[in-house]
Amino acid sequence: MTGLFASIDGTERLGEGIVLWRDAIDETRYAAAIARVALEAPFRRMLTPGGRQMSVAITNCGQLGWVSDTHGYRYSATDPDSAMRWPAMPADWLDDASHAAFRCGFSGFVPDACLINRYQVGDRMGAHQDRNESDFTQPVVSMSIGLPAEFTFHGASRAGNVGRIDLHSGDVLVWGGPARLHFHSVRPIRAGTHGLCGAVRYNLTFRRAAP
Ligand code: MD3
Ligand code: FE
Repeated sequence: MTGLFASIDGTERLGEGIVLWRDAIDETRYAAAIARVALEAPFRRMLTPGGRQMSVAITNCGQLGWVSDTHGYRYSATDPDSAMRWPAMPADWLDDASHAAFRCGFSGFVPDACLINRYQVGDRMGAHQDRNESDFTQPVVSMSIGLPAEFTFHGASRAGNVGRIDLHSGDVLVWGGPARLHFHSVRPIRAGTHGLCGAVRYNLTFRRAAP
């Protein structure tokens, strides 16, 4: 699974277009900055297009934020709860995300959106694709902070099951290329306590939403 290059630079290739970089970010700095974003744009549970409330609570920072309601999934320049622009993406987050993408094989990544998911114990995310962005040649960069999570990669179809992986606080996962539109899901978060975040897991996904 990992070649010589992988063992030298600390990244692992999990599949075509899927690269894991373990323990890549400073979780303490991220946890503090997430709290600052949430003061401006609090976490909230959005409605799915089907009218159900998602278990995961979300907020965003950056030029665009991912939103969901009974009209569908889309990106919005404003927070629907406040009608204000989303908080700015911290400059070091943008640098880290762009650097992680580069290190994992995707050069020139400049995210304009950062979706922040907050999971409590038992929260899960069903199999889905990330396809509300306009340019699928751009990868997505995911960062995990707090309690661990178990991921399933389904591949090109929702019913597939091509791999599983545990993500821990500080891990960065980058996917693009042939994996960009692959289905993925998060299993229910197991009970536990993380030194920094308590009984919570945060996941940041950096995306290029606008062309
Ligand atoms: C795609 N969030 O917000 S991406 C999302 O942990 C979302 O909250 C996940 O999916 C979370 O849309 C992090 C995880 C992921 C992992 C592996 C993949 C996405 C993948 C492999 C192929 C394609
Ligand atoms: Fe996703």
